[in-house]
Amino acid sequence: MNKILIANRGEIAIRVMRACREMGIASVAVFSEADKDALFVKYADESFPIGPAPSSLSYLNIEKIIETARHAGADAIHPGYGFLAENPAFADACDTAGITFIGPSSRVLELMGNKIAARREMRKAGTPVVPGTDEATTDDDQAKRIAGDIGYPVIVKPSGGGGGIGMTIVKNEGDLLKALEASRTIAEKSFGLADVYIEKYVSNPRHIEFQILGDSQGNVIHLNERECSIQRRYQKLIEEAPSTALTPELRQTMGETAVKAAQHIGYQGAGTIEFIFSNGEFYFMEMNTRVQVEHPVTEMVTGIDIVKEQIRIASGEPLSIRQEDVLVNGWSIECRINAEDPLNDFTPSPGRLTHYRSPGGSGVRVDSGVYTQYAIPPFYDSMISKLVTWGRDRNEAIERMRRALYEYIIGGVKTNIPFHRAVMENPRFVSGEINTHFIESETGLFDALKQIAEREKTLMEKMPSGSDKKKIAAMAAAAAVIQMHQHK
Ligand code: MV4
Repeated sequence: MNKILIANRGEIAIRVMRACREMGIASVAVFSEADKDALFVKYADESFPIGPAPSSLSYLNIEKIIETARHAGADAIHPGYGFLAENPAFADACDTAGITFIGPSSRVLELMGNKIAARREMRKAGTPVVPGTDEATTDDDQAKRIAGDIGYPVIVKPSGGGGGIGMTIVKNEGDLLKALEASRTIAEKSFGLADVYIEKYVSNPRHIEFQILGDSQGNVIHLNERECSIQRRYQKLIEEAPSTALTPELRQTMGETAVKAAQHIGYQGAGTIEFIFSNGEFYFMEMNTRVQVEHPVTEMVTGIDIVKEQIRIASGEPLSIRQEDVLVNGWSIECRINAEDPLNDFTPSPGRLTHYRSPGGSGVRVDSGVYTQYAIPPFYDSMISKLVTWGRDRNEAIERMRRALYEYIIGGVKTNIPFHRAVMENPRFVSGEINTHFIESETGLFDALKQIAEREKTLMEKMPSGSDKKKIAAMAAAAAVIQMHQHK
């Protein structure tokens, strides 16, 4: 492989290009009109415009992307996450054009993209799945019977989806039929497939996922788990590796289960098996057939470059590591830094970064696609960066995260940094006793957040307004925060 086109934007485009650069492979960016000033466009060896800002007209335009890859002479396309990453038609279009799609086969994308089919297949592989239906529910009486047998509460999920869209929790039979209808309507609109299915609702679960790598020789390994329980409205905000929930025995069992599942479907590439975990039991939820946003925490504790492995696998090379060589060292935490206002229901806050300085030092990694004076466009997600720390243990990873959040300077847009600071100081988070309902159940979190925002403001107000700029420039990060507020 000599040249790879990256069919994505932002931090993940740069992440992939960095792997290309290390491997001596040329990189090609494609960008929408809204992204002409983005860092990934500058970082790439070559960059080509592919259309207007709306992703339906640019990052989702299969023909235009393939045509650009042909024109640039790219051997392969890396889809990143989101956009076309799990689209079987895109993988097929790459095949037809004689371009390597860096990811699993379209057959596997199709199979795991249909959540009902995935459940059935995983059961065949011997993976525990939540009690529920193995077919789309069409008949009302049958649905009532099944839900009654499973026992309430149940959850209705779209087969075409994933990630929470169109899911409805049903507490009793009286609510079942309208929940089915509501989910079908959303499913049809969002995924073009009205099929829904029913599962037993597991309350207060933890979200624990296993990173998988499979090569074209049939080798499949896992890189252990990530815990992604800290989320809000199905949006992950904080991820970590390992998970405080697992014993070595459980970790081994779940890892072996995940490998067996991936082997069963002939998985090639990097993927993730998502489990929900409750009371020592784990159940298959979904398989993500792509590199994930939170892959860095696994890289930090294993030392394995997941994107480079993806490229190696797609080139037909064997995995560079064996299962027995995968060792977990220390702890890693990732905070997704978003341009949004945590004090105003996390409303997106796109705009120009008038001031920007990312943290550094021991055990800190920042994956971002921004720079000072860059304007975050309103058309895509609001992620500014992924702030990742590593420590010898969880406590050191947390201490470093607090320190990195303290150093981080972002001016011009609202960010969720105060939220992350509140979580890093929250006793329950620090204890590791977390689940997917952490944010809504920790009622003190919002007050802590307000206090942190207030404390910061008070510090700014104490600073003299006319202080020497040169002196300030020489000062450490804390002073720079103050300078930023003086300019407002
Ligand atoms: C569930 C569940 C409880 N029981 N399924 C939400 C997103 C999708 N990946 C699966 N989701 C859930 N499925 C059953 N049978 C609870 C959730 C869930 C959740 C899962 C993972 C991470 C965060 C979550 C937050 C709320 C609910």
